[in-house]
Amino acid sequence: MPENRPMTLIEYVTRKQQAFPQATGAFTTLVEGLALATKIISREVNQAGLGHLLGLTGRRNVQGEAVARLDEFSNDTLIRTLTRTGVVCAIGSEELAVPIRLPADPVPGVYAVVFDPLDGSSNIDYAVSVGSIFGVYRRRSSRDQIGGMEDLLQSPGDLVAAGYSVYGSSTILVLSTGDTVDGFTLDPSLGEFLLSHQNIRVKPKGKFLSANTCNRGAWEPNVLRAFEAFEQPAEGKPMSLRYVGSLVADAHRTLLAGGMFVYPADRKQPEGKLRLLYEAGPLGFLFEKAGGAATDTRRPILEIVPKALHDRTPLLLGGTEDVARFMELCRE
Ligand code: FDP
Repeated sequence: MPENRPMTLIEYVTRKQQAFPQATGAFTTLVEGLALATKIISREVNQAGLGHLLGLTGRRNVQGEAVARLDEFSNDTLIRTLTRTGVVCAIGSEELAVPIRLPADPVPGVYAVVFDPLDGSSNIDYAVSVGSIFGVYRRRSSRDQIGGMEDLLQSPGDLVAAGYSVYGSSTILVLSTGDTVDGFTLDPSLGEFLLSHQNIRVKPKGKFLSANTCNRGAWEPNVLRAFEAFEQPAEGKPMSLRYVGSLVADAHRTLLAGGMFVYPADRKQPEGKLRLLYEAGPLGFLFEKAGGAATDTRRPILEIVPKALHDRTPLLLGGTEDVARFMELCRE
């Protein structure tokens, strides 16, 4: 019987790279590393309750947040796996105060990678979906030097690829290299990511709203007004609320099912809560490439230039019509 299975992630990336005669194979190697790290993290997340990996380490990260055991495991796994690929010059992680700078010897890495190793930390211990988010930049520093800040502090508009994985009822990895956005589901029996969601497109207008509405009392009045106009429109049906509290899971559902994810600035966090480099940037890139929109409620996420590695931002992700209308209501 002829084999009839979907393409694997690596077959898919290899085929895409063949369109670029100058491609060296470095990007495919990088994706292999990211996929391997994702599989290792997925396995541990699924068995965390058995392997003493639940709970906190007792340490706090650079942002003063309690570090969960699985945060630390995921961070170490991504760093080790990406370092071994030999194609990375610098790594920035939400869990690290300073970046990892990789030497140019024996071969200089050509990519800088930023990631949130395990997004949704407060949900880890309760078998709720969590995930990893990553962004890939082309190296900017000279190739005879050690990689560093210059390679990592780039605007999300300069990403060459971005993606995330969700460890949920299945493990799915979503990736874009700037043309299409595609999803690959892990087949645990093969240990392979197989193409399951080809060319994901965000609906211009959706019916779901995703936000921590308990914070609404601290939102700016114009944002609250815009949000309420969506919740209870003067005409048509009200929207439906979905909020997991793991950004990666909320963003994934919004990407596939439509609607808007809203995490605005508030009185406690005037700069916003979510991290530009590790969270908003890569997700913003994916939404834009899938025909949707990503803003900080004032300007596109892809136009923001980070000043520091751990910069935060308000975030609005969704379909183009919904996001444009929300921003218009904010300005009124
Ligand atoms: P968490 O606090 O669990 O780490 O960026 C972190 C994040 O989760 C996002 O994944 C999530 O969308 C958001 O924070 C949840 O924040 P709230 O608890 O304020 O809703």
